[in-house]
Amino acid sequence: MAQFQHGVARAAPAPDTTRLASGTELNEPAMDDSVSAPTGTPHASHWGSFFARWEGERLAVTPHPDDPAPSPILGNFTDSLRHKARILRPMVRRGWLENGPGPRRRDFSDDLVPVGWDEVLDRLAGEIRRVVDDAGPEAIFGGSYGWASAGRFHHAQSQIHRFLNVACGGYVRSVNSYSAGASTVILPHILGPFEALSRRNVTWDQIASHSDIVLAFGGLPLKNQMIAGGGITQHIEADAMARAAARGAAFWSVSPLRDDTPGEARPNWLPIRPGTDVAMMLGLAHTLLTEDLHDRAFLASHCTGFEDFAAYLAGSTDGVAKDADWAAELTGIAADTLRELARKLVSGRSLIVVAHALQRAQYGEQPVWMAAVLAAMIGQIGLPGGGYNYALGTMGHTGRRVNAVPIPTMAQGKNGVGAFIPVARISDMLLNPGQPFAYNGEDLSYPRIKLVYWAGGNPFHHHQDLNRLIQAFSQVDTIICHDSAWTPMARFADIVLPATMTLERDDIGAASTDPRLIAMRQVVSPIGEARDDFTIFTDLAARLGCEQAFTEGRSAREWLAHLYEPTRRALEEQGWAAPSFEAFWQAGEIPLPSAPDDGGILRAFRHDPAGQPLPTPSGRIEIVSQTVAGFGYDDCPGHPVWLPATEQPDAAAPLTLIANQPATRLHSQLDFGAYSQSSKRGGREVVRINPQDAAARGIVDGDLVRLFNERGACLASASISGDVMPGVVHLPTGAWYDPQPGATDAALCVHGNPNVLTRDIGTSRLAQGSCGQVTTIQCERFEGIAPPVRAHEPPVRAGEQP
Ligand code: PGD
Repeated sequence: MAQFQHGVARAAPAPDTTRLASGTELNEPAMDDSVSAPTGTPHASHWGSFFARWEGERLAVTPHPDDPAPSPILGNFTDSLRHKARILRPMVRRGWLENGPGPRRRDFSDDLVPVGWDEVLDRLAGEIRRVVDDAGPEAIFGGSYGWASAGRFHHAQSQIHRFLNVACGGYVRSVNSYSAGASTVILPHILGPFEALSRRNVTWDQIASHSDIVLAFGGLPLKNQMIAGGGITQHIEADAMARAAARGAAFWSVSPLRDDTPGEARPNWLPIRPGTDVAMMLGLAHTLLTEDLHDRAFLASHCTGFEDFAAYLAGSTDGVAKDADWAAELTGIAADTLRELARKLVSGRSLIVVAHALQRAQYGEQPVWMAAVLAAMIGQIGLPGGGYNYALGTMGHTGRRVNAVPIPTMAQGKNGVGAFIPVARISDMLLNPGQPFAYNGEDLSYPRIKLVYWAGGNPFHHHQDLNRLIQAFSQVDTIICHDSAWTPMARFADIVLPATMTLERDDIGAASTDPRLIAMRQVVSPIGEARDDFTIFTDLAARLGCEQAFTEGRSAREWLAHLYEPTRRALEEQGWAAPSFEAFWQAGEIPLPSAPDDGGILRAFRHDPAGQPLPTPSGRIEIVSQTVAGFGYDDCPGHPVWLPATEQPDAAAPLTLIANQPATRLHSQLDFGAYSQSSKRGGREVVRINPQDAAARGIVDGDLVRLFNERGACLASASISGDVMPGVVHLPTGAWYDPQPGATDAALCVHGNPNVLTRDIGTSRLAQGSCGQVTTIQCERFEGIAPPVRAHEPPVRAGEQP
């Protein structure tokens, strides 16, 4: 068996698919004689299924034999289980222990004191009771955003939400995501639900067979497609792109970064100034309009408002024609290239896709909407391999067939608190209690929060403007965090509870787009005193008098069997093999049937617009939305418009930083793992910079550089690369925030976390999504002695860990 990167062994792939008359398909496991049987315990992660074997202090990891292109991120498991970054026992901030709860400036180097489980749970239960008695459950922020781990039962968000609902009567929740904050809100106004548009739409098989042109705004990066929340057994995207390209399909990758679309697609790279994609789309649309290439019949039969939008495009409403020359000035892409591309788009089957990245920026609603309008003008929405698929290629959930049976899901109970925030507005909420804010046509106000409870997320990774976040967290009485490792959020919390990693417990791995249900069997016993989130919440519920309501009398193992049952029953009802829970558990996995590759709501609507209308107010594609226009937001008016971001490069911050998803880990998870570490230099993150910009600053490859703006600063190691367009630097997210010791305000992050630099504003009053993707900065060589990176050191004095 061949070994590849970081100790991850590889077994031979051999997918086998059985087609059935109904159009549903069953993907049978491929463990035949030609495949060396994987050794080890079956398990799953957001980045792939695998078999694990404990070998001394290391884990031997073999990818699932059906996976044609396993993710190297599996290499982060090999040395993480017993890493010094693991939290071994409950710890409490000394200041909180001695002075009690209350607003305070917290520091990452504050003393933490080990406290036994019984005492910490007693104190925590007392604090929860105090807050609920004094201020009600609306003083608890349980939004607790985060990806946590695969596993449907020990799913940290489900567990914490269920606990807060049962024990406290509810909590202030967060809505939408850092991934898709703007698109989740705009899409239902103009086309339909986010899930339907992104997940059950154009598949990779359709692209391989039908598409002639794929115009990808933000590219189609494989690093993002490696990931699917809940699990993924087969990484199929590179192969599909290669098959399409071999058939002659042309991929156009519009991005400031060359490598945002993989070589398999043989992409044409169109480097674009960050944040100007809407101008490019308008320029393309203008050419279609003026050369009479737009599909008048489709616009008349399936859309509303084209005439008003066309007047804006032509410049009748504002005196600015959005033609190719206008777009060229803004985007940096030649006008002739734009005109040629527009003509190509109507010469064959063309598909437009927009990455999440574009909408993770100020006015992020606009590229999502404008891409739909461009596709409507081309007139191919709903055709196989054509039209518009928002977010195709941004994750391993897209471009696939969805399952025909439900996957196990943990019920979260009923939240008695109505107050919520759009997820990325957390600092605004904590800094402005009681103040009004606008969201999707509603006038709301921020609740007054006293207690913040987090499990399965890392706000010091995912939130923007971390110095502002530190100020915001200073306002609350108590911060609680469950995590398996000493992330910056764990270091910053008042009460830190050690959670198990998935490898230390039994669970079920599943995603609605993956044709396998995986028995995630325990590989090794928990480290130190770590406990499952379920066990922690059960013990807390007991102290709060609601254990029975929380557990419903089931043990963890009984919950797994309980959650499995709806899937088994649906399999049985549809006539598939439906093994008992014990049989599934022994087998290690079962195949799940997939729904037909039917193009979803867009295909149905195309064929029968009157009988199968879209779930929009008009039942059509809303090029003009009267609903959105009625909100009166000048930052998101009634049809897509060009709105330049209010922060532009200037003398103080002349470069644009792209802070996107990392290639060597999922978000900030297992940043200390071997594969993540292998991408760092001297333990620090690597920032890519164009040769011109490097030369202008006297920076050479391998130099330590300081990235800074008015919000903060971080260090990183410079890599000089022509794959980054001039004027742009690229520093992915995920390095654990590591403030220079001793600094008080706006500390330098010595590790390379770009969220010290990013801007904490909402995309617009419509969606209030995160704007973490692009920000303006300056970059210079770092002179002097760089402080060491201590991000993965436990924050306790030697000898205090058990
Ligand atoms: P993760 O690193 O996945 O980041 O933000 P998110 O907070 O989800 O954090 C998950 C945490 O859960 C880890 O600390 C892990 O150790 C912990 N964990 C894992 N399993 C368990 C468990 O069983 N129990 C408990 N208690 N803890 C567990 C991701 C977010 O970042 C997202 S989704 C996006 S799309 C955004 N992307 C960007 C971006 O592109 N650019 C910027 N600038 N910022 C972003 N932030 C966002």
